Amino acid sequence: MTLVLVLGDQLSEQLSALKSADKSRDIVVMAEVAAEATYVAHHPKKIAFTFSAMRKFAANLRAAGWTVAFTKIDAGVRSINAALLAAAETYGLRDVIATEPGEWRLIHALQDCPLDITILHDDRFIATHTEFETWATGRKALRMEYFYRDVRRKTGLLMDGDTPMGGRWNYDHDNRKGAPDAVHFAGPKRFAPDEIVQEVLDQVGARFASNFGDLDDFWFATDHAEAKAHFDHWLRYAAPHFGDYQDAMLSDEPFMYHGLVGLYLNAGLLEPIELCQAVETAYKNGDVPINAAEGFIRQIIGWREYIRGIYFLEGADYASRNVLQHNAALPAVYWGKPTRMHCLSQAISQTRSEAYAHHIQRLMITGNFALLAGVDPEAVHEWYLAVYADAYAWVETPNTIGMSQFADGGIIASKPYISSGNYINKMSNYCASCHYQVKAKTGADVCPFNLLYWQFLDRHSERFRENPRMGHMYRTWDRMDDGHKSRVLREAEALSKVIAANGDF
Ligand code: FAD
Ligand code: DLZ
Ligand code: SF4
Repeated sequence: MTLVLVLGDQLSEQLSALKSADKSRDIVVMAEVAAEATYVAHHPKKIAFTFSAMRKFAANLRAAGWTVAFTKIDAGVRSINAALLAAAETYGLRDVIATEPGEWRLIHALQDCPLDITILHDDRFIATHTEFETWATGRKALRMEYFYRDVRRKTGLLMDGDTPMGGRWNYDHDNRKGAPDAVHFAGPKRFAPDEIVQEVLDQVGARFASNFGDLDDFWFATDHAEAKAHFDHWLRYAAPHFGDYQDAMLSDEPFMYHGLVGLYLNAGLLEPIELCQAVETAYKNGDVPINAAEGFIRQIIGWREYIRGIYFLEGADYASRNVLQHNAALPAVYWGKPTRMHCLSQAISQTRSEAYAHHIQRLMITGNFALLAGVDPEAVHEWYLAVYADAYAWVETPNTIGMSQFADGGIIASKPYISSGNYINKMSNYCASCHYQVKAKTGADVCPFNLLYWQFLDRHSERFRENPRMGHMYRTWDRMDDGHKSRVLREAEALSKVIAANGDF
């Protein structure tokens, strides 16, 4: 007889710990605990989603014949270890089976637990840690594209024998259309809170109301069946446009044609391979074009798997890397202080209301701004981990520390993801509604991105000047006359002081 730990992001009947246990004798332990609910100040919608999905998963396990020891947040249990120890005492057991948690913090905590814990691989992922290490060994650069091709071969997804369907591995080039005039998709499928969700909403509202984020209008799916209905709706109505407008942004269109599947995949409500197979079938039936199908599948079997590989390869200190030695505080606008920068305001206000922003908003609006403003990457990492419903350390940390903030020195990205306002203007309609002038280069109304971009390049010239992908940026900077350059730097310096003092900008 053994205890079987199921964490809040392990809500899958295919979980290795459950598969290795016997429902006629073993006891499943699930616990809503203070330590997990407060390691960062999670968005209230993320907490409500997690607790609701945990409660429904436990109910389904019971219906399937399992005995589940479930602790609700009101019971005041502090940590996962405390919940395990309490269950161990109640049932007179010492052995625990767990599936590896997606965070070093919790892995280390389980290692410190005085019970006899066996930790199994999380086989919801395609690549094991060993496979990723083998792939990474001896490579000069760990570029996602080559890893992705191996996973395509391994899974057979979008493959014709040994060759990629459609003739190319990657259709990213076709997936960079600027903003359309309008979005022809009514938005994700919404689920009205039932009794279980309503009870959770009341409890989360009472305990976590001071966290950044709105709890009202909660509409997330909270079990497998709802998450599947959400995905089917997206596949039918939005997936055909996913590729074309993957990088586009429009005012007051928080979701565009994105899948909003990250939260369901990461919590265990949806299985990655099943989604990819459904998209592949839609492509074969002529319902979804190749650039959309390949783009979506690459995000899941390429980026998602690769990012997880990096998290476990790089080790527990990854979150505190800071090669650019950035140490500014996270500006108060990230916690909702109003800003005249329309792009930033849009990305942060939808984050507050929906616990969601899509990839380009995370990378090229909030991430780009934090990087250019020289914010301490660990503070940026804690923000992303807190505010998004899909945020867990294994996926958020490499995306923030590596891809977005270049704090790992280039393990993930071959150059920093920075841009002036020009890129944002090309990919969105934000600038048309902004207080600032995206075309201005200096002056009272100049777009802040235009100043901070050149300041960043100047500040880090020694590190990046010889980077082959950045040479053109430095050549443009070098061609500007000295008077103009010093004016840009002077204005950028003044703006940086306003940002650091949490003044108005
Ligand atoms: P879609 O655009 O519909 O894409 C489908 C799926 O592909 C996503 O749900 C996700 O599972 C996967 N995917 C796409 N890009 C990535 C990526 N770079 N890394 C891993 N998986 C990817 N993703 C998270 O799941 N959790 C996070 O905490 C997270 N933090 C991020 C922080 C930063 C700074 C950046 C730049 C990106 C982050 N991402 C994170 C990746 C990506 O932005 C989200 O996966 C995506 O926006 C989720 O929205 P969606 O489900 O609508 O995705
Ligand atoms: C995100 C989250 C929250 C808010 N609360 C709980 C909880 O009370 N109990 C639990 O088992 N899991 C929770 N989670 C998910 C965990 O934080 C997640 O399992 C770890 O971060 C590892 O990825
Ligand atoms: Fe953002 Fe600059 Fe455009 Fe304003 S002008 S929306 S600050 S990029």
